[in-house]
Amino acid sequence: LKQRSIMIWFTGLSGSGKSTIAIALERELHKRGLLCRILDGDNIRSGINNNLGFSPEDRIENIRRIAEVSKLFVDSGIITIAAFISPSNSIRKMAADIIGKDDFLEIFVDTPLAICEQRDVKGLYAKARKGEIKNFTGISAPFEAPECPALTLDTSVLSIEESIKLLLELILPKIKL
Ligand code: GGZ
Repeated sequence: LKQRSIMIWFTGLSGSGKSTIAIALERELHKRGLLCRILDGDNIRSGINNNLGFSPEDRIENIRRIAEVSKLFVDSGIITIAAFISPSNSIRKMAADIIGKDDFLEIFVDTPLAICEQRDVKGLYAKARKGEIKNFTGISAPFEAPECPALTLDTSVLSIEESIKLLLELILPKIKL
C-alpha cells in the first residue's frame, strides 16, 4: 500500500453534514488512488449495532464497537472515516484510546443547532420537539463541543468544496508515504 492509514473521526449534531462531507471526502481520496472506508449510521446502526438505542449507555457501546471495528480497518492500512454524533469528550476519548491517539484525527462539524433544526432532513428535530423522540441530541440530550479538534467545519458558512479543500490540506500530508 502506498498510503499510511489514519482515522478521520467526524463529530457533530444530527444534520450537521458529517455524512455528506465524509462521502465527498471518500470520493476525493479514491480519486487519488487511496483506499478508504466510511463507517456511519447507515452501515453500523442498521447492522452490527442494531440492538442499540440512544440512551447514554447505548451510545457508549455504539461508539466502543465502532472504535474497535475502526481499529481493525486502520490496522489493515485503510483510511477510515467515521461519521457519528459521538456527543461527549469522554466518548470521543474512549474512541481515540481504542484506535490509538497518534492515528486519530478529530473533526468537528460545527453547524449551529438552529441550522440543523431548520434543515431537518429526516423530520427528527420536529419529532424531538414534540417529545415523540426522547434523548434527542441537541434537544433533550447533551452535545459537548470538542476541546481541541484538528479542524472545525461549519457547513452553514463553508461549501462542501471548501470543507473538502481544508480537509485534504490537513489529511494528505499525513497519509502519503
Ligand atoms: C440523536 C438520533 C436519535 C436520538 C435517532 N439522538 O440525522 P441522522 O438521524 O441520520 O443521524 C442521527 C443518528 C445518530 O446516531 P449516532 O450513532 O451518530 O449517535 S451517537 O454517536 O450519539 O451514538 C439521527 C438518528 O441517529 N437518531 N434517534 N435520540 N440522533
